[in-house]
Amino acid sequence: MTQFPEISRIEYEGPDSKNDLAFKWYNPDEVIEGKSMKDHLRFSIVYWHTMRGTGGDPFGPGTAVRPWDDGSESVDNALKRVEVAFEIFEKLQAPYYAFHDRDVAPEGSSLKQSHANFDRIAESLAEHQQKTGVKLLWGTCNLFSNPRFMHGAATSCNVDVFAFAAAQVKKCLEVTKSLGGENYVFWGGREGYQSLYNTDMKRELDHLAGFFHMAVDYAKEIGFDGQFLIEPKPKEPTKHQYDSDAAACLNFLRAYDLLPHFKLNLETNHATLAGHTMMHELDYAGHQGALGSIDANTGDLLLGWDTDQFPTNLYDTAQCMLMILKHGGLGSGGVNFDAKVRRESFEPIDLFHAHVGGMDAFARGLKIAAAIRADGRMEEVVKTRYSSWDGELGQKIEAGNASFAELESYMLEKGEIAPNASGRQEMLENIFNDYL
Ligand code: XUL
Ligand code: CO
Repeated sequence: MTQFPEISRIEYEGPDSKNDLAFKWYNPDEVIEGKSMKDHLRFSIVYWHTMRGTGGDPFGPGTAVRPWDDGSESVDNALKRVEVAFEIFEKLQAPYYAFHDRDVAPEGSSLKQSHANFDRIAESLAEHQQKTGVKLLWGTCNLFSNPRFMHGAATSCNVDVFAFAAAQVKKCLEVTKSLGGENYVFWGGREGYQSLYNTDMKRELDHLAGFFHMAVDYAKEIGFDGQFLIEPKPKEPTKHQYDSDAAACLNFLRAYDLLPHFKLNLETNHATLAGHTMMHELDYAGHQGALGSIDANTGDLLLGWDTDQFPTNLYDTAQCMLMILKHGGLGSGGVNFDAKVRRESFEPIDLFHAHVGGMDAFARGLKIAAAIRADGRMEEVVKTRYSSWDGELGQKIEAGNASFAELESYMLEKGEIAPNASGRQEMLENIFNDYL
């Protein structure tokens, strides 16, 4: 049974199309830099916003009209949602989806009941994956909504909460594996603090590391070979989230011998909350070999909160794709729309408009980035800018074979530096605009 009889599969019609429900830029089989758009972008739809978002905000309840959803936390209702979800995924030609355990299956009155509910829904997810060919990009656990997680999960001051979270992740790893999930994400929902007056930060970080080591061990034990990803975010819900940005995550992973087991899932709105651009986060993770996947969305710089809007800004998507191409692609990751329609966009069809727009913005960003790379002028400027380092002295320093004493005698003899050259920022911004 179809929930959207009036919407047929979204197809590529090209930039001149006036059809609101067609792709103007996302042409899945079009080859760019030797790879199809579909394989570059690996689009994914999130269950939590698309199937569970209500449009509620701190000032009022949900507005979303979802005729298929009776609003109950029943297994039957959850099963109904699965059907509708896969119709949406298929019609949007999204090859992947992502979920939290509690988005797809209702939490029961006991952990045992919750596990059973999750198993029942997983069966249906497996059937629908089989039938439609849509695959699971990643699974994750909701370790932040239930009041038991008020002090965090793996960083809670209450050891029982740590154990409960471990049991939930264990189960979710099993389900993610059974559904062929290609990654598993840890977003530190409430892993952080509101006040250092009541917080033993060192102890909490030690616990978090221990938790991740157990997850690595359990994945090995059950043969889950998906990629583990940490999703940085600096604040919200806590004042300070431990996984605050790419650099903080990588330092934590390195300090606790976890680096070989994790990459990062970078989210645009989280980057900007951290006071970075997404480009910065992608480049930082990329040069550390830790670029795993992206949560594609955008914030609103005037609101300054995690508004999770659909990405439509071509500068942002082109910049993202420039960095993703530079660092060799997303591997087993994807472009995952961790984005929600606005409270005012309450009709089901808005879910389609939103994703079509996001997919087109990323497809166009990919094309722009590839054209900039093919042109080569921007890269050339960067190469020239550092060319002094290609000489004998620069090479010696870069190889780690120079000393302060040697550099002092070099400079004493030379007397003054070779003249600096312009950074050409405006020229580079103009070149970028040539391709927009
Ligand atoms: C929260 C967020 C999460 C993660 C998954 O800001 O981005 O939805 O992506 O837990
Ligand atoms: Co996210």
